[in-house]
Amino acid sequence: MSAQEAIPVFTNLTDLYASLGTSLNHAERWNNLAEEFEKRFGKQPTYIARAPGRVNLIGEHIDYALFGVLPAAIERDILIAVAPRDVPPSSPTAETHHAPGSVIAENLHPKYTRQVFAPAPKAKPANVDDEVHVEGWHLEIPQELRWENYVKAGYYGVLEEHFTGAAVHPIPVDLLVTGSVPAGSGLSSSAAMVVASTLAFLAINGKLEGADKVAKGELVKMSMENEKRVGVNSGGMDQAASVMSVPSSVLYITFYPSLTASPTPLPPGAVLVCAHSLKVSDKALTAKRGYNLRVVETLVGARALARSLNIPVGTREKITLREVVGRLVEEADVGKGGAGMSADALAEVLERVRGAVEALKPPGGTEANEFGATLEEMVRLSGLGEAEFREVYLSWVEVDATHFKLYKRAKHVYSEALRVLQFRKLCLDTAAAPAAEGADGVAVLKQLGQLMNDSQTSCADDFECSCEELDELTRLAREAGAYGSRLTGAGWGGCTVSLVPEAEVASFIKKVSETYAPYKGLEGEALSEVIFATRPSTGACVYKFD
Ligand code: NG1
Repeated sequence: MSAQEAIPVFTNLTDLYASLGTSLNHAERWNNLAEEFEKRFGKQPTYIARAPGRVNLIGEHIDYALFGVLPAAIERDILIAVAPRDVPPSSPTAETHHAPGSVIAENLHPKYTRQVFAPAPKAKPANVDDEVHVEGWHLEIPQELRWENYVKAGYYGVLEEHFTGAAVHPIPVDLLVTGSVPAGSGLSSSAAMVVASTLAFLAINGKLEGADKVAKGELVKMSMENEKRVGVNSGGMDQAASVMSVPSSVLYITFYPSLTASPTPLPPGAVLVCAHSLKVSDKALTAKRGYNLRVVETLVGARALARSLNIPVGTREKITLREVVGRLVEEADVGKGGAGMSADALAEVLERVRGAVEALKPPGGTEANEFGATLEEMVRLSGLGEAEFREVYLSWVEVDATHFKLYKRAKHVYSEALRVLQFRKLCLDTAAAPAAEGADGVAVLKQLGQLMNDSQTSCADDFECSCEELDELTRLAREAGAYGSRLTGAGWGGCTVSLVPEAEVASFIKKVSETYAPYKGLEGEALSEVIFATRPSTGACVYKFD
């Protein structure tokens, strides 16, 4: 599927609902949002932008090392209704809600209050031609997990991308947000918020139609950049899944040498069940010791590995673990926009490179100290001077650690990248030659499940992104009959995903709900909020009202 494809803009509700390809009753939510918008703002919305959350089947913490991953969009999503606001010409622009490009943002959830904000252009003084040039924008985005910050992050990206140069101001807008992706759960509510916000501001400013309309690949890139503004160095998997998914398939997303997304059908006979551990994982708040630290560890590990393999790396270059294997085999034409090596060739190199990762164990490192390298050891392994090292690897991100586990992180990344390729190959081979009903089909599902279980072990032991609750929940899921079960998303809390025999979903959910202690006392809707089966859904889109 091409990143050049247009973002779907529907003008007919029947087509829109059909495109979602899921069993949920979307109509009720869309209607309710439009009606509520009209009540609050006295006019119907011009657009509703939709962006789904995602579940990652396999391929954790390898997107920012530029390895392919296998997520699917889920049925739950974020919707943002938006319309231009008429500001009478005589209105005092000093008041925020009358300023050019100002936003009044509300959330359907009663616990969130109305937010009003306006971006300020950084403009050059008028030149001789009296033409003002906007050089960029000020819009304060506190690095806190608050819904309006994600809205602002999406807006800021649209301003920087489409409203610099000759001063054409964005229009003032009213917007209303609603969402059904549980926050802090590893189902990418944050990416869904940022994609939906970016999309809403693009739509209302006319950037989804006409010759220069924004394509899917561009929306993914903008949303990735936009999410970084809320403080997380995101790898791109969530935004790509939210934008590019298609119903009934998982998406094989690659980032290197370019962004591609290929639908991969899951073998019949199993469904996905997401279960929340009920431990909230606050990724932005724990980034220094969690997510961002892992980004630094994997990048420094890549440089140290390249050095031990005599692979040239530019002084300021932040080579990734994927690029190291590419350079090792002199991957053809990548620098010239070539397609890169095939999945089979990549799997072969990954097998070969496993042993080389041993070079990342610092001298004196032991099993007992988990082969952690101190800052000095890490600088030495990188081959850079300390000042240069700090500049390249530590100046753009805050981390908090005394030891950096380059060896264990790289070991996880390479083994996980290989599991993704094995998982995909099993799916593709099964689709090409469907097994007769019965034993063979189950055998494939069991192999897929085993890969998911191995991924969980690697996440827990080598990448250390699991936690007690996730370990326990995945164990109970296997006992309850799942073929495989693992954490999904960044980890340290949030959700698990299990591959469950289709005929046993109800009994599986019952068993897990009876055995996982934090679910005690939950029933009905409260229970289905935390453990639910889902089908792969379709990616982001926009509905345009008449
Ligand atoms: P979630 O679960 O949404 O926090 C994060 C990253 C992904 C990926 C996974 C780990 C963001 C927005 N998303 O996902 O890109 O790296 O962790 O596989 O940072």
